[in-house]
Amino acid sequence: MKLSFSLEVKKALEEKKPVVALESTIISHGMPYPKNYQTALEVERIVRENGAIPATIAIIGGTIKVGLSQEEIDYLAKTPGVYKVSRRDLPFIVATGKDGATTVSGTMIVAAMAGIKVFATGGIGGVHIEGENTMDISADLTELGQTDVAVVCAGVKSILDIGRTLEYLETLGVPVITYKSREFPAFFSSKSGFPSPLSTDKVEDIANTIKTKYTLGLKGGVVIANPIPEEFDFDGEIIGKAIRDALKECKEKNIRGKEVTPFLLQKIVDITGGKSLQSNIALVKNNAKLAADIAKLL
Ligand code: PSU
Ligand code: MN
Repeated sequence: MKLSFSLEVKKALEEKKPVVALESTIISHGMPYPKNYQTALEVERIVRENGAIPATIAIIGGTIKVGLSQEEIDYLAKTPGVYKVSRRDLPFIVATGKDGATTVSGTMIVAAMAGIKVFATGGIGGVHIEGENTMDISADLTELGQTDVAVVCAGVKSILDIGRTLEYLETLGVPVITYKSREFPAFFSSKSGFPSPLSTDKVEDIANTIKTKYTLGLKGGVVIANPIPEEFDFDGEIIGKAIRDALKECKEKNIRGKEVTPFLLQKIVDITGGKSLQSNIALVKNNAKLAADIAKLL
């Protein structure tokens, strides 16, 4: 099974230049068109401006792509029915020649195959609220337990059970390092109420932890939590209410499985009138910059 590299990414990997992987579920299922398309291009631009090469990952017509053209990003951004692909879905989508947008889990797998060590996204999946009954725990967590890629995110949205998500990551042996804060961030808000398991103000500490983890032969990923920039930090009350309403509707409509996260993300955008989308875009860009800085040190 071959990966299909863009010329830019192929060259960067051959020359051992820093490369940052980017996911595509955020494009196909995380934001509305055309903001998703514009954001994906902006994020790529930020990675380049900070001295690394972006590699957006997706499956198009069954081909696993590492590095997409502008046309391919536009296609994923506006085509309905692109599959959301985590570890479970990957072989089927490739085998049947379908289009797939990779989640954090799917993107980590492909990044590791391609030899890319750092990946930037918005938020990772986690243990859902009432997950102790539904067993809805994102495949992102088990992926982090086994695949050697460092994921830069803005923490975990409070659509999820943040405490249980941190517990699960501990069980799986995944280092969780928050950059420039002692508190683990909650995506729209820099505060979650949970202390971060690990914290540092130095990018060097993050890069050295990643290197040391693999030198020691410890399998799996690293979560780097990068709090949302202060000027976009969302009012906890407004976002809290939006999330509670979204969760209520999700339950009433009996939405389940892989549909839950995209449903909640869309609802929050609807309820906050697009204001949350602005914050979402800002934090993804912020993560792209930190990821590029880490990639340069590896
Ligand atoms: N959380 C967000 N934005 C996202 C996602 C999660 O704030 O776009 C996406 C990511 O692709 C993540 C996936 O990997 O949702 C997790 O989905 P699930 O909860 O079904 O595992
Ligand atoms: Mn799930």
